[in-house]
Amino acid sequence: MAKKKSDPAKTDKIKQLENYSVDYTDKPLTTRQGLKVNDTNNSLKAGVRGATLLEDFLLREKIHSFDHERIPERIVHARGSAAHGYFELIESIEQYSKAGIFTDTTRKTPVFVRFSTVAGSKGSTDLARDVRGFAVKFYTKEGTWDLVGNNMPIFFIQDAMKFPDLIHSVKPEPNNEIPQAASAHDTFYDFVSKTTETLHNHIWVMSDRGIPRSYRMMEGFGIHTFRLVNKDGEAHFVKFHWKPKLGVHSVTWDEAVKISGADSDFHRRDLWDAIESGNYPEWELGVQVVPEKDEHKYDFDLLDPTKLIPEEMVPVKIIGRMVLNRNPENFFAETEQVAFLPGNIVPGIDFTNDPLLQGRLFSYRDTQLSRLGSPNFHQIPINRPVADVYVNQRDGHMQMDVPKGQTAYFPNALSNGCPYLSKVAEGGFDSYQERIDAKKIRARSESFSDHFSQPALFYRSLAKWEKEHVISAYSFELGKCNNEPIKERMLYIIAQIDTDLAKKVAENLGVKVPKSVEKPLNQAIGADAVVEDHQPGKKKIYLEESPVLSQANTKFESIVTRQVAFLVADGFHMKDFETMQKALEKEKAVVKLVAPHGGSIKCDEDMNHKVDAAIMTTESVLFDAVYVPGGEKSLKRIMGEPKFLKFLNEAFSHCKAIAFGKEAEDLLEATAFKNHTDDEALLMNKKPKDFISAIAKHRNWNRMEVAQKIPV
Ligand code: HDD
Repeated sequence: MAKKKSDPAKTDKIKQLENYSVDYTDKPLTTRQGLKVNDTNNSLKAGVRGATLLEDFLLREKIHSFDHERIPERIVHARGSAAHGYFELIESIEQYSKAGIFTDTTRKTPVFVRFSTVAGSKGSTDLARDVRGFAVKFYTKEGTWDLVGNNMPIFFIQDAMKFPDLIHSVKPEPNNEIPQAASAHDTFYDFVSKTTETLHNHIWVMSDRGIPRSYRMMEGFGIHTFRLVNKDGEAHFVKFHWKPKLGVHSVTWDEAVKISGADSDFHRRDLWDAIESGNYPEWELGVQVVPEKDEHKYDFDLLDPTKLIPEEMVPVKIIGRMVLNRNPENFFAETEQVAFLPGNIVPGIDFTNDPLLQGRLFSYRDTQLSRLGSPNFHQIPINRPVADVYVNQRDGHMQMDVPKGQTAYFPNALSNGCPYLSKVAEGGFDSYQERIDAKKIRARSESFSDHFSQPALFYRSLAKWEKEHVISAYSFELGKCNNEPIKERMLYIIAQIDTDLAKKVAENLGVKVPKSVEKPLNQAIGADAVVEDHQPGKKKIYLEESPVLSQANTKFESIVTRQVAFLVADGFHMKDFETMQKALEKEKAVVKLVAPHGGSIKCDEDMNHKVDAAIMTTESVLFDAVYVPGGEKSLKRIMGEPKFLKFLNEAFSHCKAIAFGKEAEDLLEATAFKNHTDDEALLMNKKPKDFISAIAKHRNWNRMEVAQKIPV
């Protein structure tokens, strides 16, 4: 595929960043003072064999800088990848919000988006079973708005007070720092089994949503109920949704485990390559709007972040689209130093009293200080707003601006009252004036006590194959726990979601679902332990199913950027090859030649073809589909190499589309799936269009039962 760098059209943010970027092409090496350097290989010594002299300022500058290269990684979401792009409004929602980005359809608002895993360290694998962060920084004309969300519409806990407990339980255990980037261990399930509000987010993580195929194939959610405020000061509740153009797709757990070994940068590389090749990832922005008068209309509390509003109850209205069209120039300067703050909002958007959101408003600013080292972190190029900034805050480490004048306080007369205040009509921010008449109290609302209804709705809404994946995930995770009472407690609460689910997991674990556990379900056991006032009630059914929650109902239209391995050896059939390659590339799939060795190979028309990967350096889990062109000599060689057969068997076991060209009967006979040819995604000498439609379906899940029997 022709390599195309980032979109040449530059947003205001990119133009601003260019003022800070440094181009080293054709430039001499200098010190940090601009002194030209003529030797950076040898320290200054007394004689060629030493000793090194204290005078050596060049050595000191180089080593000193190196010694301080690292900053603390994020306490959560440490591993991430980001890209630049823009947001465009399709339809004004001025009836709900006065925010410029929600009223002006002519704007292209620059964005910087960082995707991440949560639990793992910076160097961990992309394919951990985990929530994915989906943080969007909108550089709007009225100031920066950060929508710091996840790829799941709900969160684990209801109150920020519990966040350190949640994270301490899922992170590696403190005595031995094991396991890395994995929730499958005792401390996490100790916490989850004593904190039933976690169950909804937890079952999402156990589903295929916890192991996405690509960052580009994930939904994003703002999670909290926010407020939109219009120019007349009227407010509506709102939930934000990102819907990916490519649909929502995942890998299987077996693939996730193997991808982690074969390419732990799988998601990072996928995002980078898609943008470099000009296939820019795209999402629609949708809103679910609820009038204030309907605040108490639902069976759940809108302020409870462990609940979603089913789309069948409040439809998602699509109002805009976001395109990511430019990779960062420098990972550290941009992706690592970007600082998201849920407290960054603009007029027209406001908070609600969701107690999780309220705690986040404090935490993020605080954490940037320890990560980035100074309250001036907003001056780092990636964090600079495109809106003008005039503040009375001064000084601090690394002040980059040079504020002019005599005053840095308000009110002042010496500077003519500047910087001056703006009236609301001129864009000055005023918080939504919500009436609150309440007692000061440390407690949880009873309306937050329903912990089972929505996990059950989610599970009911899944397709059969998705349910199977959830059963396997629970079995794997609990199977990794060593403490029997934790397993039993988990099984008891899973049974409150779905008895069949609990039974199947229990069978896999070789234990029984307990009929009861000690009461209360939540919080510490012990004579004078604090007990939550409200224990979870029995599940309610206010909606039988919500089809949008199932990935079976996502988009299956395109094969853009799908990676297709062509298994070839010398003598492959050029006509077969060319017809298929052209058809796939026309649909913007990525064809890669996998051969017995690197370098190049020859087709039956004696032409040389560049090999993309030697079979010993790659794995079928890195591809979406496999094609084997005809050609007797080539097929024979492939048949003789066990790794090629493993490649094919594995692709079959992961329910992927596989196509063979002419004369491949003997090769098929050598595979472990030779007896399963009545399969809609296993194509023998069929037209490219059949292969294309099989790839677009992502996987043939109807194959799952036989696929599980393939020994790989
Ligand atoms: Fe958080 C980072 C998402 C609750 C405290 N969070 C962070 C990031 C994402 C989220 C995507 C990475 C941002 C980036 O790419 O730099 N967090 C969420 C969502 C939550 C949530 C969707 C619930 C709805 N978080 C949450 C709570 C707290 C935090 C309740 C603390 C009380 N989160 C942090 C943090 C981080 C963070 C420690 C680590 C690095 C950072 O902020 O910049 O402050």
